[in-house]
Parts: sequence; C-alpha cells; structure tokens
Amino acid sequence: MTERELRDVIVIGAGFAGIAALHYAKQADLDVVLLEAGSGVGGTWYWNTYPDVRTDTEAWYYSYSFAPEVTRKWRWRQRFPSGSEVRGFLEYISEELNLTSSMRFNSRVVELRWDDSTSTWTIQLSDGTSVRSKFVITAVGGLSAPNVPKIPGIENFKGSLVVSSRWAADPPRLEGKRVGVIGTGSTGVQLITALAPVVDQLYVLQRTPNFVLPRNNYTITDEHWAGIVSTYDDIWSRVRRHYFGYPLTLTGRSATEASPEEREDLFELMWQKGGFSIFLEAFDDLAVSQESNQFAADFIRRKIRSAVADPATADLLAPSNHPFGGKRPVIGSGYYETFNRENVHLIDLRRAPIEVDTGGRIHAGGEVIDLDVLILATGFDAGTGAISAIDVFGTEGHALRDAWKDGTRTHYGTSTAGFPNLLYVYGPQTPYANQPPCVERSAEWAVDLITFTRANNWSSVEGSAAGEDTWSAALLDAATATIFTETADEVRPWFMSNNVEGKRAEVGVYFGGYDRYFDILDEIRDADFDGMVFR
Ligand code: NA7
Repeated sequence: MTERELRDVIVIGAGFAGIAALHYAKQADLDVVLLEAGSGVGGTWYWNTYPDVRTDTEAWYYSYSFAPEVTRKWRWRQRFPSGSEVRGFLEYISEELNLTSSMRFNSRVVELRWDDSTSTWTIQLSDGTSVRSKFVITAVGGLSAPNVPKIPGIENFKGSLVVSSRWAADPPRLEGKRVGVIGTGSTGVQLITALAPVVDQLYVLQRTPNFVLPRNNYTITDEHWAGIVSTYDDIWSRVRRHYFGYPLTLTGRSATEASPEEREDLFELMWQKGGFSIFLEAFDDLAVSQESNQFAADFIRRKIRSAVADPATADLLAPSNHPFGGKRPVIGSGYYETFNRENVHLIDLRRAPIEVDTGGRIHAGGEVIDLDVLILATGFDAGTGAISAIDVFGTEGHALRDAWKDGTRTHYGTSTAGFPNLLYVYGPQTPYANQPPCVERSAEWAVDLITFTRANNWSSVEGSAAGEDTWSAALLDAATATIFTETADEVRPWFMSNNVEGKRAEVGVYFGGYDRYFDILDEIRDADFDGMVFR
C-alpha cells in the first residue's frame, strides 16, 4: 500500500468484529481494506491456539446472523467448538462472502493520525508503510492485548516462558516436561485440564480460585443439527431479546422463593446441562441478590468438594472471597477431577507470590519448584488494551491515551470526542454478553453511521462529551445494580479493568444487557445519530 491511496474505510483486525465490519462496509459499497497483524483470520481464534482452546457458548449462536444463506450452511461439529473449528468457520465466511481479497495480513497498525485539514486518517504500519482513509473502524478485540505481569527475577528463568494468548507465535514442547501454569481463568482452566495427562509434572499457580462450571460438550448429530437449522430464525430472534445474547427467556423465578429441594433439583439439572445454564437458566436474580447468589455458590462449592479427593486441595479450589460471577465464571471439562492426579500440584499464591531466584528456580506459595516451561495464562488488558497499544492522535494532535488518562470515555462504546471518524467495534464499554451477536450489530451500526455521514456530505462525525458523560453514568448504574462491583477491589475481575497491575478500577463493560444496549444504539440511529457531532 502507498500513502497516496485514500480509502473510504480501513478496518483493523480480522476477528469476528473486523470480518463483520468488512462485510457491512462492502455491502454499503465503500472502498474498504482490512488490516490484520496475523497471517490469517480469526483474531482471538488465530492467536489462542493452546491445547483444548474452545468456546464457552454453543456454536450455533457463537456465530453471525447476517448472510444466512452462507452462515447457516456451515455445519458445526461440536456443541462447544474448538478454536480451530471456529477459525475454520471464519475462514469459510471470509471466502464465501468474498472478503479475503480485501484483507491485508501481516499488517500491524502502530499509529493512527488524524489530519484536520483533509479530514483523513493516516494509518502507519510497523513495516514503515502507510495508507490514508476517511474512516477507521477498530476491531482489535476486547480481550486481545496480553496482560503480562512483572514477576520478580523472571529474567533468571532458564526454561521456556510462554504467554498463552501468543501460543500461535511460539508453541512450546510440553510432553514429559515439568510445567507451571500461572492463572486459573478460562484459559488456565482449559490448559490445565488438557496438559495434565501430557506433561510429567504440572504445577498450578493459583491466586484466586474461580467458579468452574461443567461444559458437558458433545458432538452434534445430524438429527440435532437439522433441528437447529430449522429453528435458526427463532434462535436468533430470542438471542436479540436476551440480556446476555443467548436464545433464552427470563425464568421469572428468584432463588429465594424456591424451596431448598426445588433449588437443589434445578441447580443439579442446570449443572448437568452444562455451560452457563446454572447462571442464566435456573433463576433470574443471581447477579443482583446476595442471598440467591449464595445458594448457587454453595451448590458449586459442594460440587467442588465432592469432585476433589483431598479436602485441603478442595478448600483451596473453592472460591471464598467473591460471589458466583464476581469474576467471569469459567467453563471446564473435568477440571476439578484433574487435581486428583498425582502429577498435578496446586500452589497457593495467596501464601506467597511468585519470584524467581538467581539460579532460575521458582519460589511460590512457600515452595521451590524447578520448571522446564512456565505458561502465563494471566489474561488480558481488557477493553482499552488493544486500542491503547496503537498511538492514536486525533484533532490537533491530541493522544487518545491522554484523553483516557483520567478514565476511559466513550460515546456509548462507539467513539470518543476529539477523534473524528474513528469508530470502535467491540471496543471498551460495550455489553458484557455473548460477543459475536454484539459485534455484528456494532459493525452494522458503525457502517450505517459512515453511510449517513457521507450521504449528508459531512466530512466527519465523532462522539460528544455529553454523550460520554451519559454513558459513563449508565455504565456505573448498570454495574452497581449487580453485586459484582462489591468485591471488585479484592478480586480484580477483568471487567473492572484492575486485573492489570497499576490500572485503576473502572467499569469496563456495560452490564445493562445486550438487548438494552442495542435498543439504545437503534434509538440513536433512528434519530439520525442525534447527540453525535457532525462537521
Ligand atoms: P482471566 O480470566 O483474566 O484470568 C487470568 C488469570 O491469571 C487469573 O486467574 C489471575 O489471577 C491470574 N493472574 C494474573 N496476574 C497474575 C499474577 N501476577 N500472579 C498470579 N496470577 C495472576 O484471563 P483468561 O485468559 O483466563 O480469560 C479471559 C476471558 O477470555 C474469559 O473471561 C472469557 O471471557 C474469555 P487473579 O484472579 O487475578 O488472582
């Protein structure tokens, strides 16, 4: 590409969000190019190729609803598909919708600079080339910039140090090795369960235990698949009306109103069903009622104690300092039973954090361990991390990092004042929900805004400070209506941003629901994008 080129739109990122944005931009006849740092499509599913990486959401709505003649032809094989199955789906969609030819791989964007005089962005790539564009859509992922904690003495470690979310770049050899995993979130739990039978010794370095729910995965039979396909319309209309973007309806029940036997039976049924069922389908008030939540948390703690043979290990694995959902719950397959294996050792980092001595030995939880491989499954700089990794300079050269230094500000999660024609898809402050249904609608909305701006001969559009104020207040209201903010200082969930050392706690996601969020965005669009600033 050359700087002389002037595109209508540049999309950054070829994950679910970027592919959707590219699709909608092409549908709108915009001259669009997608830039992707990796050498293929997938985003999260491109980079996270660690053993047994897979979704926590059922395949047929961890998907797109647009272009049904294409998206519905993809035959999902597993209820909770592996990362490679999801990547296969995204490759298929990109090919079938003729999107791949508009993608440039191995193209890492390092700087975005707005020119007030021409109302264009210059997009600088790491290889020194650049391109200009009237609009930029960032689709860089809400959970993509790795959180790599500083471990004292880590430079002395002589084995392989691996970041789980960069597995694709440097996959380690693990068979017969002494392996340590730091982190027991969704990634750590998947890795730990998959690695235990493969490695010689596995050390699980746990700081905060989480609630791990059974996945109960299965292969989708032809008969089941035919049933899914024949009810696709209904599935997606329910997805659109649900706060978490799942094809469910509210139960109308509170856990406090059920008898102890009814509660136990229902929790058991949902536990057997697997996935997030126990959180979303048993009762409606686990996120807002301490009492109801406690019933579910106690049920899960009993499950942990019945699965783990050693009571002291079970105690360490049972969460005690946050409600069920106070950290994003994890879905696993035989996770707790893994700790009954002789080669799996649970290290409690709350006793003593990790450090590495000058001889390269790991000191953690009061023990000294020799490791060949240390895996950091330590999560992400959520929400703002991936955008902030790019140097973004808006009106009059102001840096986005400076605009956010006292707290992240977005106009309903779509854009930021002072950064014209820069739109986020799956940016910070968007719904805490099933992501593919979210990002496809955000992408459609962003392209509608671009089309509207051009059709009305405006040269730029941006969020307003007033819109940002309203949205900040709405984010706080929605978060504090749940019981999850109360323990956030102590357990630092990624949705409160303070999982990253040194980052202040702030509400990183919208807890008001996927359905409500898109009602709001639709209202804004229907009112000719009222509240946004056009020039
Ligand atoms: P998470 O859920 O943020 O988990 C990260 C894990 O790493 C968590 O157990 C952390 O413990 C642990 N961690 C982070 N830093 C440290 C340090 N310095 N020392 C010890 N332990 C540490 O990330 P995931 O990748 O598992 O999942 C992210 C999301 O992706 C998931 O929620 C799904 O939405 C998909 P902590 O809890 O902070 O004590």
